[in-house]
Amino acid sequence: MAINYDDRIPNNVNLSGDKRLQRALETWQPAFLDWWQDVGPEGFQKDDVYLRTAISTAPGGWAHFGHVKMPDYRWGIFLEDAVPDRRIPGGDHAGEPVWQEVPGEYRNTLRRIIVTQADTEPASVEQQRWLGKTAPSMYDMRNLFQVNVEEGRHLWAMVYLLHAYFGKDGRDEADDLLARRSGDADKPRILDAFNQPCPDWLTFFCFTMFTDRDGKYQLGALAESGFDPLARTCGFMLTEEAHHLSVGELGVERVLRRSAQLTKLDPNGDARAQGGIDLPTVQKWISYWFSYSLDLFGSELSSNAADFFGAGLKGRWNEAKDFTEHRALDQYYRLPVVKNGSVVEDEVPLRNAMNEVLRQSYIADCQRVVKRWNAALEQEGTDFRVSLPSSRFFRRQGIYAGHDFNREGDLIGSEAWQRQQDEWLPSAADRAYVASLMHAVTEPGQMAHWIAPPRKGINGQDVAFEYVRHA
Ligand code: BYC
Ligand code: FE
Ligand code: FE
Repeated sequence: MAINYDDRIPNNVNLSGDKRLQRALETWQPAFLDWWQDVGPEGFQKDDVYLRTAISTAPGGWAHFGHVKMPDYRWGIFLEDAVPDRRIPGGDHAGEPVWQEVPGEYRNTLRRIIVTQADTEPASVEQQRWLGKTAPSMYDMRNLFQVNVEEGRHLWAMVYLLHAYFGKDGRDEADDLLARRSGDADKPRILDAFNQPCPDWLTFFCFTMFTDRDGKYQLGALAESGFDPLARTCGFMLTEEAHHLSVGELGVERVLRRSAQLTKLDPNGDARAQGGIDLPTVQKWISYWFSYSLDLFGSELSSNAADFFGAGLKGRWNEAKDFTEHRALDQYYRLPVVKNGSVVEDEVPLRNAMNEVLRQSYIADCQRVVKRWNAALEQEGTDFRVSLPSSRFFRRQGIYAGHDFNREGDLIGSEAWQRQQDEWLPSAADRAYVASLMHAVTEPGQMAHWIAPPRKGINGQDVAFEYVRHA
């Protein structure tokens, strides 16, 4: 259905056909805008930003580009078109017609999944709130704000589901989504990574590379849901997500290129002496955010995950397309586990390993990007290569949490961990150094010294285009 921009809340769900729902969402709208003003991008609410807006949910031509003030962005509710005669892709109900209403027996579980997904969206906006003030270029600043407004829209996408399908409980949850705050001691966001500070742009690029990519895989799993409104909502969110991931991938690549160039330039091979970020430091940021994002998949062994899959609420990545056996019963998964102080392989029921199955799809995707980064480093004429640590390294959720592993995934004692963690992860001194490089560059086309320029601008514009006009 075409997007209706005449309504106060743009939508393609015929919102004006359901006055009660429309009124409820119009009541939530000012609260959302207050939240955006309170904890959204600090200091740039009056500026004109070159943003894309969805005009259709059809593949391809969905975007319109133009300068808008962020608070005037048309946040709305956009679902992918329904697939006629769609069937539940996986689990106990595989092959049955999808649900258009919430099945009573799964109501609480489904609400919890939607609330968890929803909670990450405003959390990321809060985490990135201060970054506009130190943007390495106007091009980067624009990308930050594009990501921010779209995460705001993802919140709208989930709040629509809560309001439309979960009655009073759903409305209460929607209110709570604006009450929690990233990093707050009393009302933190739900998942760990979304309470971590994002104080510098290397973090922003790693976050959009690794943490937004968890979003890609979780949304992919929910796009395989038997609850059709959720599947269609996540389908369209995935098309927006692609840009966030490219901001992260290309951002890290530009830092790597510049670091390699400055390393070569310096007589002692010291990029820091040239005012850049040295390659080992970039590696530490990569390791940190990769590991934190692995935690977002939940435990390797999870009865929740088995229930979600069995109920048909979540699928595997490309469940309908890539698998032929959709029940995953009487099948086993080989998983390295810690037993009596060493790592051994165990066979576990496949359904209980669904978090790990999704995590492995994610890791393969990250590896593809790492290969491209290393190709860029090779092009820059350096021998340095970046890599992903073992998925057991530095975990705080799941079966490896509470044990100390090195980057290769071997068990080491806590003493060895204490001694070596600063070689593997950002130290306080590394963080202070990277923070010291963060200064706003506001001349269009100019770049901060520590990052290479992008190859091309946005929507066919020059890199030197005036992406943000200050009021
Ligand atoms: N931090 O069986 P377990 C995105 C909790 S990102 C804190 O291991 P389960 C985005 C868990 O809740 C995508 N707590 O895990 C990206 C449970 O608590 P309760 C977000 C955690 O339930 C960037 C307990 O530990 N979407 O869109 O199988 C920018 C044991 O649970 C964590 C989703 O997450 C953690 N990391 O799976 C903007 C999809 N991990 O119930 C946006 C919806 C686990 O005992 N969420 N716990 O109190 C889910 O499907 C599941 O909640 C999870 C966890 C996959 C996250
Ligand atoms: Fe999102
Ligand atoms: Fe995102």
